[in-house]
Amino acid sequence: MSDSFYVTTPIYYVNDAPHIGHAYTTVHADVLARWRRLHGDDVLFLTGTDEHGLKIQRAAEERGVSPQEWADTTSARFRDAWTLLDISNDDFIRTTEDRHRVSVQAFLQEVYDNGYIALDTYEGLYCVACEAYYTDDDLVDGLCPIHRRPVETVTEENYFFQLSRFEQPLLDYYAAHPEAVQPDGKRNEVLGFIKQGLRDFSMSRTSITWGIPLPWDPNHVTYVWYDALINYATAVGFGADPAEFARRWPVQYHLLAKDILRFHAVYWPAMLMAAGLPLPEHVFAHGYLLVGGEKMSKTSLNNIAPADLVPEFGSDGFRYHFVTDLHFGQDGDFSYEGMVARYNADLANNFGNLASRVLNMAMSYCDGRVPDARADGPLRAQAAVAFETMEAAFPALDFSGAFGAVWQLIRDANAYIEDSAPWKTHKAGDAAATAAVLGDCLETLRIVALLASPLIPRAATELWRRLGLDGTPEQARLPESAQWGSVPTAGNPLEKGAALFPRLEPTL
Ligand code: ME8
Repeated sequence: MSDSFYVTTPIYYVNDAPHIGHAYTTVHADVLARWRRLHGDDVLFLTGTDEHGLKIQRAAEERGVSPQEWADTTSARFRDAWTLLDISNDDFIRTTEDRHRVSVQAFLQEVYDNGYIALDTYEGLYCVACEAYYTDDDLVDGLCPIHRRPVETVTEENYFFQLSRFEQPLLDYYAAHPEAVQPDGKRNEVLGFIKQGLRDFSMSRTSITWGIPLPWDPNHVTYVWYDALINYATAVGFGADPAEFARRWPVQYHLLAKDILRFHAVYWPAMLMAAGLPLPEHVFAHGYLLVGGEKMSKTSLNNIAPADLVPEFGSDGFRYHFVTDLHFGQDGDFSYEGMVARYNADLANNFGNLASRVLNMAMSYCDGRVPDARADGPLRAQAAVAFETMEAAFPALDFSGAFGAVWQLIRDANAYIEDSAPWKTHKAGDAAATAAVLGDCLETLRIVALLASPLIPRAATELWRRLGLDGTPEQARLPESAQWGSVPTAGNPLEKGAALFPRLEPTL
Protein backbone atom coordinates (compact mmCIF):
# COMPACT_ATOMS: atom_id res chain seq x y z
CA MET A 1 0.00 0.00 0.00
CA SER A 2 1.27 3.50 -0.78
CA ASP A 3 2.51 5.77 2.00
CA SER A 4 0.02 7.79 3.95
CA PHE A 5 0.71 11.51 3.83
CA TYR A 6 -1.45 13.63 6.10
CA VAL A 7 -1.31 17.43 5.98
CA THR A 8 -3.54 19.98 7.70
CA THR A 9 -4.31 23.68 7.81
CA PRO A 10 -5.73 25.32 10.94
CA ILE A 11 -9.48 25.13 11.14
CA TYR A 12 -10.55 28.73 10.71
CA TYR A 13 -12.88 30.60 13.02
CA VAL A 14 -16.28 31.25 11.54
CA ASN A 15 -16.55 34.70 13.08
CA ASP A 16 -14.55 36.04 10.15
CA ALA A 17 -14.98 35.75 6.39
CA PRO A 18 -12.18 33.99 4.49
CA HIS A 19 -9.38 36.40 3.57
CA ILE A 20 -6.00 36.16 1.90
CA GLY A 21 -4.30 35.29 5.21
CA HIS A 22 -6.37 32.10 5.45
CA ALA A 23 -5.79 31.45 1.77
CA TYR A 24 -2.05 31.82 2.28
CA THR A 25 -1.86 28.74 4.51
CA THR A 26 -4.46 26.78 2.57
CA VAL A 27 -2.83 27.27 -0.84
CA HIS A 28 0.55 26.14 0.51
CA ALA A 29 -1.00 23.04 2.06
CA ASP A 30 -2.71 22.36 -1.27
CA VAL A 31 0.53 22.61 -3.22
CA LEU A 32 2.22 20.23 -0.79
CA ALA A 33 -0.69 17.77 -1.00
CA ARG A 34 -0.63 17.86 -4.80
CA TRP A 35 3.14 17.37 -4.84
CA ARG A 36 2.86 14.26 -2.65
CA ARG A 37 -0.01 12.90 -4.76
CA LEU A 38 2.30 13.13 -7.78
CA HIS A 39 4.63 10.82 -5.87
CA GLY A 40 1.83 8.31 -5.50
CA ASP A 41 1.30 8.91 -1.77
CA ASP A 42 -2.06 8.21 -0.25
CA VAL A 43 -2.70 11.85 0.69
CA LEU A 44 -5.17 13.15 3.20
CA PHE A 45 -5.38 16.93 3.06
CA LEU A 46 -7.62 18.37 5.75
CA THR A 47 -9.00 21.85 6.29
CA GLY A 48 -12.17 23.05 7.98
CA THR A 49 -13.83 25.47 10.38
CA ASP A 50 -13.66 26.06 14.12
CA GLU A 51 -17.19 26.79 15.26
CA HIS A 52 -17.45 26.72 19.06
CA GLY A 53 -16.54 29.20 21.81
CA LEU A 54 -17.56 32.57 23.12
CA LYS A 55 -16.27 34.47 20.11
CA ILE A 56 -18.63 32.64 17.75
CA GLN A 57 -21.51 32.75 20.21
CA ARG A 58 -21.17 36.53 20.43
CA ALA A 59 -20.75 36.99 16.68
CA ALA A 60 -24.04 35.14 16.22
CA GLU A 61 -25.79 37.12 18.97
CA GLU A 62 -24.74 40.39 17.35
CA ARG A 63 -26.45 39.29 14.18
CA GLY A 64 -29.53 37.93 15.91
CA VAL A 65 -29.07 34.36 14.67
CA SER A 66 -28.25 31.11 16.44
CA PRO A 67 -24.59 30.10 16.64
CA GLN A 68 -25.32 27.09 14.45
CA GLU A 69 -26.95 29.23 11.75
CA TRP A 70 -24.05 31.63 11.85
CA ALA A 71 -21.54 28.79 11.66
CA ASP A 72 -23.39 27.20 8.73
CA THR A 73 -23.32 30.44 6.77
CA THR A 74 -19.68 31.26 7.34
CA SER A 75 -18.38 27.73 7.02
CA ALA A 76 -19.96 27.61 3.57
CA ARG A 77 -18.06 30.77 2.64
CA PHE A 78 -14.79 29.05 3.45
CA ARG A 79 -15.74 26.09 1.28
CA ASP A 80 -16.64 28.45 -1.56
CA ALA A 81 -13.33 30.28 -1.24
CA TRP A 82 -11.45 26.99 -1.47
CA THR A 83 -13.42 25.90 -4.52
CA LEU A 84 -12.57 29.22 -6.16
CA LEU A 85 -8.86 28.59 -5.51
CA ASP A 86 -8.91 24.97 -6.75
CA ILE A 87 -8.04 23.67 -3.30
CA SER A 88 -7.97 19.87 -3.43
CA ASN A 89 -8.76 19.11 0.21
CA ASP A 90 -9.87 15.52 0.77
CA ASP A 91 -11.97 16.40 3.78
CA PHE A 92 -13.49 19.50 5.36
CA ILE A 93 -14.12 19.23 9.06
CA ARG A 94 -16.54 21.30 11.10
CA THR A 95 -16.28 21.15 14.86
CA THR A 96 -20.07 21.12 15.16
CA GLU A 97 -20.26 17.79 13.36
CA ASP A 98 -21.29 14.71 15.25
CA ARG A 99 -18.12 12.84 14.33
CA HIS A 100 -16.13 15.55 16.09
CA ARG A 101 -18.20 15.41 19.28
CA VAL A 102 -17.68 11.66 19.42
CA SER A 103 -13.94 12.01 18.96
CA VAL A 104 -13.51 14.89 21.42
CA GLN A 105 -15.44 13.05 24.11
CA ALA A 106 -13.37 9.88 23.58
CA PHE A 107 -10.16 11.91 23.70
CA LEU A 108 -11.19 13.80 26.86
CA GLN A 109 -12.25 10.64 28.62
CA GLU A 110 -8.87 9.09 27.86
CA VAL A 111 -6.96 12.08 29.24
CA TYR A 112 -9.28 12.23 32.29
CA ASP A 113 -8.88 8.51 32.96
CA ASN A 114 -5.11 8.89 32.66
CA GLY A 115 -5.28 11.42 35.50
CA TYR A 116 -4.29 14.63 33.71
CA ILE A 117 -7.53 16.59 34.26
CA ALA A 118 -8.78 17.83 37.65
CA LEU A 119 -11.42 20.27 38.99
CA ASP A 120 -10.29 23.62 40.41
CA THR A 121 -11.44 27.22 40.80
CA TYR A 122 -9.98 29.82 38.58
CA GLU A 123 -10.04 33.56 38.31
CA GLY A 124 -8.31 35.02 35.34
CA LEU A 125 -8.15 37.71 32.72
CA TYR A 126 -9.78 36.49 29.57
CA CYS A 127 -9.49 37.84 26.04
CA VAL A 128 -12.51 36.76 24.06
CA ALA A 129 -10.86 37.49 20.71
CA CYS A 130 -8.01 35.09 21.58
CA GLU A 131 -10.24 32.72 23.55
CA ALA A 132 -7.37 32.57 26.04
CA TYR A 133 -6.47 33.66 29.57
CA TYR A 134 -3.65 36.09 30.29
CA THR A 135 -1.77 37.05 33.42
CA ASP A 136 -1.15 40.65 34.47
CA ASP A 137 2.39 40.35 33.15
CA ASP A 138 1.17 39.34 29.70
CA LEU A 139 -0.91 42.50 29.25
CA VAL A 140 0.35 45.54 27.40
CA ASP A 141 -1.00 48.80 28.89
CA GLY A 142 -3.65 46.68 30.57
CA LEU A 143 -4.85 45.33 27.22
CA CYS A 144 -4.65 41.98 25.42
CA PRO A 145 -1.14 41.81 23.90
CA ILE A 146 -2.48 40.52 20.58
CA HIS A 147 -5.71 42.44 20.05
CA ARG A 148 -5.03 45.51 22.21
CA ARG A 149 -8.56 45.16 23.57
CA PRO A 150 -9.69 45.10 27.21
CA VAL A 151 -9.64 41.69 28.88
CA GLU A 152 -12.45 40.45 31.12
CA THR A 153 -12.06 39.12 34.66
CA VAL A 154 -13.63 35.68 34.71
CA THR A 155 -14.10 33.40 37.73
CA GLU A 156 -15.07 29.83 37.07
CA GLU A 157 -14.93 26.42 38.60
CA ASN A 158 -13.21 24.61 35.81
CA TYR A 159 -11.50 21.45 34.93
CA PHE A 160 -7.79 21.96 34.49
CA PHE A 161 -5.49 20.22 32.12
CA GLN A 162 -2.21 19.61 33.92
CA LEU A 163 0.07 21.08 31.33
CA SER A 164 2.80 21.69 33.92
CA ARG A 165 3.47 17.95 34.08
CA PHE A 166 4.59 18.00 30.45
CA GLU A 167 7.32 20.60 30.73
CA GLN A 168 10.18 18.11 30.92
CA PRO A 169 8.64 15.49 28.60
CA LEU A 170 8.21 18.18 25.92
CA LEU A 171 11.77 19.45 26.31
CA ASP A 172 13.05 15.87 26.09
CA TYR A 173 10.92 15.20 23.05
CA TYR A 174 12.07 18.30 21.19
CA ALA A 175 15.71 17.57 22.06
CA ALA A 176 15.30 14.15 20.46
CA HIS A 177 13.21 15.43 17.49
CA PRO A 178 14.59 18.79 16.42
CA GLU A 179 12.68 18.53 13.12
CA ALA A 180 9.32 18.48 14.92
CA VAL A 181 8.95 22.28 15.02
CA GLN A 182 10.05 24.33 12.04
CA PRO A 183 11.59 26.66 11.06
CA ASP A 184 14.49 26.64 13.55
CA GLY A 185 13.81 30.13 14.88
CA LYS A 186 10.27 29.14 15.74
CA ARG A 187 11.47 26.01 17.51
CA ASN A 188 13.71 28.17 19.68
CA GLU A 189 10.74 30.36 20.59
CA VAL A 190 8.79 27.30 21.61
CA LEU A 191 11.66 25.96 23.71
CA GLY A 192 12.03 29.37 25.37
CA PHE A 193 8.34 29.40 26.21
CA ILE A 194 8.43 25.91 27.72
CA LYS A 195 11.53 26.70 29.75
CA GLN A 196 9.80 29.68 31.36
CA GLY A 197 7.52 27.13 32.98
CA LEU A 198 4.17 25.77 31.89
CA ARG A 199 0.98 26.46 33.83
CA ASP A 200 -2.03 24.20 34.02
CA PHE A 201 -4.90 25.64 32.00
CA SER A 202 -8.63 25.43 32.34
CA MET A 203 -10.09 23.20 29.66
CA SER A 204 -13.79 23.56 30.43
CA ARG A 205 -16.32 26.36 30.75
CA THR A 206 -19.62 26.67 32.63
CA SER A 207 -20.21 30.25 31.50
CA ILE A 208 -21.22 29.26 28.01
CA THR A 209 -23.18 26.45 26.43
CA TRP A 210 -21.89 26.68 22.88
CA GLY A 211 -19.44 23.79 22.98
CA ILE A 212 -18.99 20.08 23.46
CA PRO A 213 -20.12 18.79 26.91
CA LEU A 214 -17.51 16.96 28.99
CA PRO A 215 -18.44 13.27 28.98
CA TRP A 216 -18.14 12.93 32.78
CA ASP A 217 -19.69 16.31 33.70
CA PRO A 218 -22.10 17.69 31.10
CA ASN A 219 -22.53 20.95 33.03
CA HIS A 220 -19.22 21.94 31.52
CA VAL A 221 -18.46 22.47 27.86
CA THR A 222 -14.99 21.95 26.43
CA TYR A 223 -12.74 24.99 26.08
CA VAL A 224 -12.78 25.88 22.38
CA TRP A 225 -9.04 25.37 21.82
CA TYR A 226 -9.07 21.97 23.48
CA ASP A 227 -11.95 20.99 21.24
CA ALA A 228 -10.44 22.56 18.11
CA LEU A 229 -7.04 20.90 18.26
CA ILE A 230 -8.65 17.48 18.44
CA ASN A 231 -10.10 18.04 14.93
CA TYR A 232 -6.85 16.66 13.54
CA ALA A 233 -7.53 13.36 15.31
CA THR A 234 -11.26 13.31 14.53
CA ALA A 235 -10.68 13.45 10.80
CA VAL A 236 -8.59 10.27 10.88
CA GLY A 237 -11.05 8.31 12.97
CA PHE A 238 -9.98 8.81 16.57
CA GLY A 239 -12.59 7.16 18.79
CA ALA A 240 -14.48 5.79 15.79
CA ASP A 241 -12.19 3.90 13.42
CA PRO A 242 -9.05 2.55 15.13
CA ALA A 243 -7.64 1.00 11.94
CA GLU A 244 -7.88 4.27 10.03
CA PHE A 245 -6.40 6.17 12.96
CA ALA A 246 -3.47 3.74 13.20
CA ARG A 247 -2.82 4.10 9.47
CA ARG A 248 -2.98 7.92 9.38
CA TRP A 249 -1.59 9.05 12.72
CA PRO A 250 0.81 10.75 13.38
CA VAL A 251 0.20 13.56 10.94
CA GLN A 252 3.13 14.55 8.69
CA TYR A 253 2.58 18.33 8.60
CA HIS A 254 0.49 20.78 10.56
CA LEU A 255 0.76 24.12 8.72
CA LEU A 256 -0.19 27.33 10.55
CA ALA A 257 1.01 30.85 11.21
CA LYS A 258 3.08 31.93 14.15
CA ASP A 259 0.02 33.35 15.97
CA ILE A 260 -1.08 29.87 16.98
CA LEU A 261 2.25 28.10 17.22
CA ARG A 262 2.06 27.79 20.99
CA PHE A 263 -1.22 25.90 20.77
CA HIS A 264 0.21 23.49 18.22
CA ALA A 265 3.71 23.01 19.59
CA VAL A 266 2.99 23.04 23.34
CA TYR A 267 -0.67 22.41 24.18
CA TRP A 268 -1.46 19.90 21.45
CA PRO A 269 1.63 17.72 21.92
CA ALA A 270 0.99 17.70 25.69
CA MET A 271 -2.63 16.69 25.08
CA LEU A 272 -1.44 13.88 22.82
CA MET A 273 1.07 12.71 25.41
CA ALA A 274 -1.67 12.75 28.03
CA ALA A 275 -3.80 10.57 25.76
CA GLY A 276 -0.86 8.24 25.12
CA LEU A 277 -0.65 9.12 21.41
CA PRO A 278 2.32 9.85 19.12
CA LEU A 279 3.15 13.49 18.35
CA PRO A 280 2.92 15.25 14.95
CA GLU A 281 5.96 14.74 12.74
CA HIS A 282 6.23 18.41 11.79
CA VAL A 283 4.56 21.57 13.00
CA PHE A 284 5.51 24.32 10.58
CA ALA A 285 4.78 27.94 11.50
CA HIS A 286 4.97 30.34 8.58
CA GLY A 287 5.17 34.10 8.81
CA TYR A 288 2.50 36.74 8.71
CA LEU A 289 1.21 38.49 5.63
CA LEU A 290 0.85 42.23 5.98
CA VAL A 291 -0.48 44.80 3.54
CA GLY A 292 1.97 46.99 1.66
CA GLY A 293 1.95 48.89 -1.63
CA GLU A 294 -0.27 51.76 -2.75
CA LYS A 295 -3.57 50.38 -3.87
CA MET A 296 -4.38 48.32 -0.81
CA SER A 297 -2.53 50.31 1.82
CA LYS A 298 -5.69 51.54 3.49
CA THR A 299 -7.34 48.12 3.39
CA SER A 300 -6.83 45.76 6.27
CA LEU A 301 -5.67 42.34 5.21
CA ASN A 302 -8.81 40.85 6.74
CA ASN A 303 -10.86 42.73 4.17
CA ILE A 304 -9.11 41.31 1.13
CA ALA A 305 -10.90 38.16 0.04
CA PRO A 306 -9.65 35.67 -2.56
CA ALA A 307 -12.74 36.60 -4.59
CA ASP A 308 -11.38 40.17 -4.86
CA LEU A 309 -8.29 38.98 -6.73
CA VAL A 310 -9.27 35.83 -8.62
CA PRO A 311 -11.35 37.56 -11.33
CA GLU A 312 -8.27 39.51 -12.39
CA PHE A 313 -5.44 37.03 -11.77
CA GLY A 314 -7.23 33.70 -12.10
CA SER A 315 -6.88 31.04 -9.44
CA ASP A 316 -3.49 30.04 -10.89
CA GLY A 317 -2.28 33.65 -10.74
CA PHE A 318 -3.42 33.93 -7.13
CA ARG A 319 -1.76 30.65 -6.14
CA TYR A 320 1.42 31.51 -7.98
CA HIS A 321 1.77 34.86 -6.28
CA PHE A 322 1.24 33.79 -2.70
CA VAL A 323 3.48 30.75 -2.97
CA THR A 324 6.43 32.32 -4.73
CA ASP A 325 6.43 35.93 -3.56
CA LEU A 326 7.48 35.35 0.04
CA HIS A 327 9.78 32.89 1.65
CA PHE A 328 7.48 30.50 3.52
CA GLY A 329 8.32 31.03 7.15
CA GLN A 330 9.02 34.74 7.10
CA ASP A 331 6.68 37.71 7.38
CA GLY A 332 6.10 39.74 4.26
CA ASP A 333 3.98 42.34 2.55
CA PHE A 334 1.21 41.67 0.13
CA SER A 335 1.08 44.35 -2.53
CA TYR A 336 -1.28 44.52 -5.47
CA GLU A 337 1.35 46.26 -7.59
CA GLY A 338 3.85 43.52 -6.78
CA MET A 339 1.29 40.91 -7.71
CA VAL A 340 0.66 42.48 -11.14
CA ALA A 341 4.38 42.85 -11.82
CA ARG A 342 5.16 39.29 -10.87
CA TYR A 343 2.23 37.90 -12.84
CA ASN A 344 3.35 39.75 -15.95
CA ALA A 345 7.01 38.83 -15.57
CA ASP A 346 6.75 35.19 -14.56
CA LEU A 347 3.44 33.95 -15.91
CA ALA A 348 2.57 36.13 -18.92
CA ASN A 349 6.18 36.55 -20.09
CA ASN A 350 8.41 33.67 -19.02
CA PHE A 351 5.94 30.83 -18.81
CA GLY A 352 3.38 32.05 -21.33
CA ASN A 353 5.95 33.07 -23.92
CA LEU A 354 7.81 29.80 -23.76
CA ALA A 355 4.61 27.85 -24.28
CA SER A 356 3.34 30.00 -27.12
CA ARG A 357 6.67 30.30 -28.93
CA VAL A 358 7.40 26.59 -28.85
CA LEU A 359 3.87 25.58 -29.81
CA ASN A 360 3.71 28.19 -32.57
CA MET A 361 6.98 27.09 -34.12
CA ALA A 362 6.17 23.39 -33.83
CA MET A 363 2.81 24.04 -35.48
CA SER A 364 4.38 25.69 -38.48
CA TYR A 365 7.76 23.93 -38.73
CA CYS A 366 6.82 20.39 -37.68
CA ASP A 367 3.33 20.02 -39.15
CA GLY A 368 1.68 20.45 -35.76
CA ARG A 369 3.09 17.22 -34.35
CA VAL A 370 5.76 16.40 -31.81
CA PRO A 371 8.84 15.56 -33.89
CA ASP A 372 10.56 12.22 -33.57
CA ALA A 373 13.91 13.81 -32.84
CA ARG A 374 15.92 15.36 -30.02
CA ALA A 375 19.05 17.44 -30.03
CA ASP A 376 20.08 16.24 -26.59
CA GLY A 377 21.04 19.81 -25.86
CA PRO A 378 21.51 21.45 -22.46
CA LEU A 379 17.83 21.35 -21.49
CA ARG A 380 17.97 17.68 -20.58
CA ALA A 381 20.47 18.35 -17.77
CA GLN A 382 18.69 21.55 -16.76
CA ALA A 383 15.38 19.70 -16.43
CA ALA A 384 17.06 17.14 -14.18
CA VAL A 385 18.46 19.93 -12.00
CA ALA A 386 15.00 21.51 -11.67
CA PHE A 387 13.47 18.26 -10.50
CA GLU A 388 16.30 17.46 -8.07
CA THR A 389 16.11 20.97 -6.62
CA MET A 390 12.39 20.54 -6.01
CA GLU A 391 12.88 17.17 -4.36
CA ALA A 392 15.38 18.74 -1.98
CA ALA A 393 13.33 21.90 -1.33
CA PHE A 394 9.94 20.34 -0.55
CA PRO A 395 10.81 18.47 2.66
CA ALA A 396 12.02 21.80 4.09
CA LEU A 397 8.83 23.45 2.78
CA ASP A 398 10.96 25.80 0.72
CA PHE A 399 8.19 26.48 -1.80
CA SER A 400 9.81 29.50 -3.40
CA GLY A 401 13.04 27.50 -3.86
CA ALA A 402 11.15 24.58 -5.37
CA PHE A 403 9.25 26.62 -7.94
CA GLY A 404 12.17 28.97 -8.46
CA ALA A 405 13.88 25.93 -9.97
CA VAL A 406 11.02 25.40 -12.42
CA TRP A 407 11.15 29.03 -13.47
CA GLN A 408 14.90 28.74 -13.89
CA LEU A 409 14.25 25.87 -16.30
CA ILE A 410 11.77 28.07 -18.14
CA ARG A 411 14.37 30.83 -18.46
CA ASP A 412 16.94 28.26 -19.60
CA ALA A 413 14.56 27.06 -22.29
CA ASN A 414 13.84 30.59 -23.48
CA ALA A 415 17.60 31.24 -23.67
CA TYR A 416 18.16 27.97 -25.51
CA ILE A 417 15.63 28.99 -28.13
CA GLU A 418 17.40 32.32 -28.62
CA ASP A 419 20.77 30.57 -28.97
CA SER A 420 19.66 27.82 -31.30
CA ALA A 421 17.30 30.03 -33.33
CA PRO A 422 15.14 27.33 -34.93
CA TRP A 423 13.59 29.97 -37.24
CA LYS A 424 17.00 30.27 -38.89
CA THR A 425 17.55 26.53 -39.37
CA HIS A 426 14.00 26.31 -40.68
CA LYS A 427 14.65 29.11 -43.16
CA ALA A 428 17.85 27.37 -44.22
CA GLY A 429 15.82 24.23 -44.94
CA ASP A 430 17.46 22.15 -42.20
CA ALA A 431 14.34 20.29 -41.02
CA ALA A 432 16.31 17.81 -38.91
CA ALA A 433 18.07 20.50 -36.85
CA THR A 434 14.82 22.44 -36.41
CA ALA A 435 12.92 19.37 -35.28
CA ALA A 436 15.69 18.37 -32.89
CA VAL A 437 15.68 21.73 -31.09
CA LEU A 438 11.89 21.93 -30.96
CA GLY A 439 11.75 18.32 -29.76
CA ASP A 440 13.91 19.36 -26.80
CA CYS A 441 11.73 22.37 -26.11
CA LEU A 442 8.52 20.35 -26.25
CA GLU A 443 9.96 17.78 -23.87
CA THR A 444 10.94 20.64 -21.55
CA LEU A 445 7.41 22.02 -21.72
CA ARG A 446 6.06 18.60 -20.75
CA ILE A 447 8.33 18.54 -17.70
CA VAL A 448 7.48 22.16 -16.85
CA ALA A 449 3.75 21.38 -17.01
CA LEU A 450 4.26 18.38 -14.77
CA LEU A 451 6.44 20.10 -12.15
CA ALA A 452 4.38 23.30 -12.09
CA SER A 453 1.07 21.44 -11.87
CA PRO A 454 0.82 21.51 -8.04
CA LEU A 455 1.11 25.29 -8.17
CA ILE A 456 -0.81 26.29 -11.31
CA PRO A 457 -3.01 23.26 -11.97
CA ARG A 458 -5.26 24.90 -14.55
CA ALA A 459 -2.56 26.20 -16.86
CA ALA A 460 -0.52 23.02 -16.44
CA THR A 461 -3.46 20.84 -17.42
CA GLU A 462 -4.25 23.02 -20.43
CA LEU A 463 -0.63 22.98 -21.56
CA TRP A 464 -0.57 19.19 -21.15
CA ARG A 465 -3.58 18.95 -23.41
CA ARG A 466 -2.06 21.26 -26.03
CA LEU A 467 1.04 19.07 -26.02
CA GLY A 468 -1.19 16.16 -27.04
CA LEU A 469 -0.40 14.21 -23.86
CA ASP A 470 -2.78 11.64 -22.41
CA GLY A 471 -4.79 12.34 -19.28
CA THR A 472 -3.71 15.15 -16.98
CA PRO A 473 -0.46 15.99 -15.22
CA GLU A 474 -2.10 14.86 -11.94
CA GLN A 475 -2.18 11.33 -13.32
CA ALA A 476 1.56 11.28 -13.99
CA ARG A 477 3.89 9.82 -11.37
CA LEU A 478 7.13 11.10 -9.95
CA PRO A 479 10.00 10.51 -10.20
CA GLU A 480 9.51 8.48 -13.42
CA SER A 481 7.57 11.09 -15.38
CA ALA A 482 10.10 13.81 -14.64
CA GLN A 483 12.73 11.81 -16.53
CA TRP A 484 13.66 13.17 -19.90
CA GLY A 485 12.08 11.10 -22.64
CA SER A 486 10.19 8.87 -20.21
CA VAL A 487 6.93 9.22 -22.15
CA PRO A 488 6.65 8.42 -25.87
CA THR A 489 5.42 11.66 -27.41
CA ALA A 490 6.54 11.51 -31.05
CA GLY A 491 3.64 12.21 -33.39
CA ASN A 492 1.39 13.68 -30.69
CA PRO A 493 -0.88 16.35 -32.20
CA LEU A 494 -0.18 19.86 -30.90
CA GLU A 495 -2.51 22.78 -30.39
CA LYS A 496 -1.58 26.45 -30.31
CA GLY A 497 -4.37 27.92 -28.21
CA ALA A 498 -4.78 31.39 -26.74
CA ALA A 499 -2.40 32.98 -24.23
CA LEU A 500 -2.34 30.91 -21.03
CA PHE A 501 -1.77 34.06 -18.96
CA PRO A 502 -2.92 37.21 -20.78
CA ARG A 503 -0.89 40.28 -19.78
CA LEU A 504 -2.45 42.51 -17.14
CA GLU A 505 -2.57 46.26 -16.89
CA PRO A 506 -2.70 47.36 -13.25
CA THR A 507 -6.11 48.82 -12.38
CA LEU A 508 -5.14 51.63 -10.04
O1 ME8 B 1 -6.62 30.69 15.06
N1 ME8 B 1 -0.87 35.90 7.43
O2 ME8 B 1 -8.33 30.50 13.52
P1 ME8 B 1 -8.14 31.81 12.63
C1 ME8 B 1 -0.67 34.58 7.35
N2 ME8 B 1 -9.50 28.65 14.91
N3 ME8 B 1 -1.56 33.68 7.77
C2 ME8 B 1 -2.71 34.11 8.29
C3 ME8 B 1 -2.98 35.49 8.41
C4 ME8 B 1 -2.00 36.41 7.94
N4 ME8 B 1 -2.17 37.73 8.00
N5 ME8 B 1 -4.21 35.63 8.97
C5 ME8 B 1 -4.68 34.38 9.18
C6 ME8 B 1 -7.63 30.14 14.62
N6 ME8 B 1 -3.78 33.46 8.77
C7 ME8 B 1 -8.13 28.86 15.26
C8 ME8 B 1 -7.26 27.73 14.79
S1 ME8 B 1 -6.56 25.16 14.73
C9 ME8 B 1 -6.86 23.81 15.66
C10 ME8 B 1 -7.59 26.39 15.39
C11 ME8 B 1 -3.97 32.00 8.82
O3 ME8 B 1 -9.35 31.89 11.79
C12 ME8 B 1 -2.84 31.30 9.55
O4 ME8 B 1 -2.83 29.95 9.20
O5 ME8 B 1 -7.79 32.97 13.47
C13 ME8 B 1 -3.28 31.44 11.00
O6 ME8 B 1 -2.59 30.57 11.86
C14 ME8 B 1 -4.74 31.13 10.87
O7 ME8 B 1 -5.13 31.72 9.60
C15 ME8 B 1 -5.60 31.66 12.00
O8 ME8 B 1 -6.93 31.43 11.67
